[in-house]
Amino acid sequence: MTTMIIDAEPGKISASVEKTALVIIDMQRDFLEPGGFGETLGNDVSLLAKAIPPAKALLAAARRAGMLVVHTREGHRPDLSDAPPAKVNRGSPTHRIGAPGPMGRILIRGEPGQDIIPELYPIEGEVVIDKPGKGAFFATDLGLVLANKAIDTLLVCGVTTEVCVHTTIREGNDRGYRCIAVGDACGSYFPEFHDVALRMVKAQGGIFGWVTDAARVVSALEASAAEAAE
Ligand code: C5J
Repeated sequence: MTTMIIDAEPGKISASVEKTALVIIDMQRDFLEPGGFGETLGNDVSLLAKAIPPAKALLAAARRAGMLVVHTREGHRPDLSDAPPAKVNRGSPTHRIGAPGPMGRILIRGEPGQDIIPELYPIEGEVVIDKPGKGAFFATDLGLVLANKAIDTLLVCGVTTEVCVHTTIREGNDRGYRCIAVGDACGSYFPEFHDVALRMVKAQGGIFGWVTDAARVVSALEASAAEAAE
């Protein structure tokens, strides 16, 4: 086992690299690129772009370390049979889930907009989880994938911080995973929600988990690799 010690709040956390998974939440064109779901909801998608370089650095380090990498994509079946009417019937009818947009039907599996941005595109061997809800555990086989690899710690990043990232961390925490939010590799259309969401994770002695940043994870991984090579 290779141990890494990640500097984080509310305190350092020691984890086995083999038992840690990087979970990248919903870094999809529909949320990050103009013309997608996020923009049709009236959001400034450029606010999410600053999460891309830290997420890229994190992904590269996880790949070098041979860590399990999981990518999630929020989206629905083309017939919307897995999309609750309460979720679909919100906002203007032209901007709803399933409506046509410049990147295909909004948040529909298989459409270009529902796919992951090129900068973080999955490679062979990485797990892609299509999820119908905000949390990555809800109505998916993520728990099974993690159990089969004996994973006990999750490094979580992606978009948006206070919605799908936060819901996944809460779900993971309740399932017994040690969840570490990688703050600068998360993004929100609302900077104040981003900040408060991260504060909520680490408050009360880490009520939902830990918060760190990409550079601190990369340096923990480099240090563990150097020690293993000695
Ligand atoms: C949202 C997400 N915000 N991935 N989805 O609808 O956070």
